[in-house]
Amino acid sequence: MRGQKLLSPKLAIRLIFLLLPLAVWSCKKKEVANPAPDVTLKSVAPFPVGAAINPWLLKSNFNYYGRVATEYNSVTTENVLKFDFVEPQQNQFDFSEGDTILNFAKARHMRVHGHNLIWHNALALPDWVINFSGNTAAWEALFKNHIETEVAHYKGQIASWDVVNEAIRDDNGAIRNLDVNPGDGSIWRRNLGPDYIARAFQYAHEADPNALLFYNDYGQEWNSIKLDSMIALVTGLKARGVPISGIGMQCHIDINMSQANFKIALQKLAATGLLIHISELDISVNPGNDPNITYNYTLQLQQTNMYQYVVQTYKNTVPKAQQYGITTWNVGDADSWIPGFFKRKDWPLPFDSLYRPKNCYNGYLNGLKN
Ligand code: 9MR
Repeated sequence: MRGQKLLSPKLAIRLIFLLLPLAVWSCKKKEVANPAPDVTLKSVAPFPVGAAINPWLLKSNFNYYGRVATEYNSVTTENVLKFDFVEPQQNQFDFSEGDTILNFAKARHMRVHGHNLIWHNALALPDWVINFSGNTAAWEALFKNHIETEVAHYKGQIASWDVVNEAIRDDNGAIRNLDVNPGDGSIWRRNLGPDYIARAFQYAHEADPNALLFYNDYGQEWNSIKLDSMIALVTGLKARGVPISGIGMQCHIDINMSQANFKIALQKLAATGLLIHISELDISVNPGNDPNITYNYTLQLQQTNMYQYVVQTYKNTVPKAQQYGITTWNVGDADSWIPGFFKRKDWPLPFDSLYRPKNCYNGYLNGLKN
């Protein structure tokens, strides 16, 4: 009886009309609900997460394109901003493929990290530099012109640069100069003198005062001599007022990496007060080059645990204000540099060759969450 009084037929009809759209909407919502949780690396990461990418795959592989767009909020230019791509002939600059990456990233509000301005490695130097025979002033002019032109082209658009890459020797921590092994020395140090590193940062800073500038190198987690000399280099630069903002720890590691050494390296690097970028992460499962290896359960588990360890330790060891982010070197196993370079089977990345998440992707995710 009471109910009848409270809800007159008129009111009931009104209520039905009012509530009907809500009921339809909630049924529809259930129909289209995706049973898979809507989680991506960037959705859980407390710092930027990225990958080194290549413009031809962006243009030709839909799975690659989609994966990069979905998972990451930062990208590094793997090869197309290296010296040989950008200035293949003296003073003839080609930014076409760098621009492809930039435009892709811009449209998605992703951060772009430019890799790299100065590297000794002949794989990334054009012949005209390798064969250049000018005097010191001519060397300085080509060095300065290259850095300034490249940084100026992307002024205000590329957030950060690896200004100098891999300048330190593995064997004794000295700045590369003469060749130890053929090709191991630095054409830059030989022709420009020991202070070329400071000047590279200076020239880059003058071309874009707002860009963050990094020294990038490998081996921090296995070579304490190199680690200490890298720290001496960057702290020395900082003390002199050279505009350096951060250090790139490449982290081309494998499933057997010493976790204790990795943590010590991160602590020492963070103590410089500079930004710390894990800049080229990949985790090899076949460091011993076993030709008969299969990507079995044990290897996948070890790799998953190592991804989780690295990401979690970075997150919990590096002070928040210094966390520039984590970047993997490539996206999926099919585009990894490792199988080609070492001529071996390997599966070092969080995505498989069709760009589907692998088990170690969950390690990466768990590391971000814990
Ligand atoms: O992945 C890059 C590969 O495709 C290039 O052939 C090579 C030479 O330019 O460089 C590779 O990237 C390297 C990066 O520039 C610096 N750190 C080590 C990376 C793997 O060799």
